[in-house]
Amino acid sequence: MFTKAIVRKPAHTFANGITEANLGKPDYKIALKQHEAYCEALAKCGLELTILEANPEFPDSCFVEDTAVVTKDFGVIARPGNIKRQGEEIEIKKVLEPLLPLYSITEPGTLDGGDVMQADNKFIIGLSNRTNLTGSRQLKEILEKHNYDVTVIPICNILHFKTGVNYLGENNLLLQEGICSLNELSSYNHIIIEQDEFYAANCLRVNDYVLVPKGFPKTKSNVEKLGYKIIELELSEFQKMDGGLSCLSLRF
Ligand code: CIR
Repeated sequence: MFTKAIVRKPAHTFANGITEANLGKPDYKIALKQHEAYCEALAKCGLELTILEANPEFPDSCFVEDTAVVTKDFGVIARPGNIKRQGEEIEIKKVLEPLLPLYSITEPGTLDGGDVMQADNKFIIGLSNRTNLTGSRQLKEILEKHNYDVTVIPICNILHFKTGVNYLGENNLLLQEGICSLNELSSYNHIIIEQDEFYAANCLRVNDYVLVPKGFPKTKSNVEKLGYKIIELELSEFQKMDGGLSCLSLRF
């Protein structure tokens, strides 16, 4: 069970962030509304929220997931793989410091939290354009010290590992059709997301609910069929900036 989450409001500079989505410019006011609804959903799932003020210096800083990896017992401050995002982690470190013992990924390691997926007692770290081998090895060592199993696998054609693969719990794994490194994921029950709903591979399990992006009926129905309670959220403006449900919070 998660009890807490950290989120950060989108900044007015949000549209200047990094994106390859080609879906047009996000509307800041709509993004703020969608973010509010996201926060309400996390509260409904039982989480106590720390809502950080927007930081216009970092247009991508609402995607807090990338700045750390957190568990109930400790946190690891990430070292963002895109230079435009390096520095976002500094304030997150200040926020987490009073709450958890912390480690840090250090140079030349880079790691984005979006590449790190927890599945019960196991972590899978994706090697991406953002997370390098050194960063992954540093994180693996820390997690193994805490008795987690860790697998590092290369990813292709997606921004972050969790852009394409997400663990719901109960051995259920959502994954985009055609994802590489399938062998390492063969022990899970696969729920395949077809190309027209790829964005919905990033659903987010929070306690008794699964948060699902709005507008992806096949994924919604497949998740419901597994017996999960669903909260649907409109995320269009975050999708335009390559961000999804998991990216918008750190949960622990
Ligand atoms: C970026 O490119 O870094 C942001 N525009 C989107 C980050 C999304 N985060 C995530 O998937 N964990």
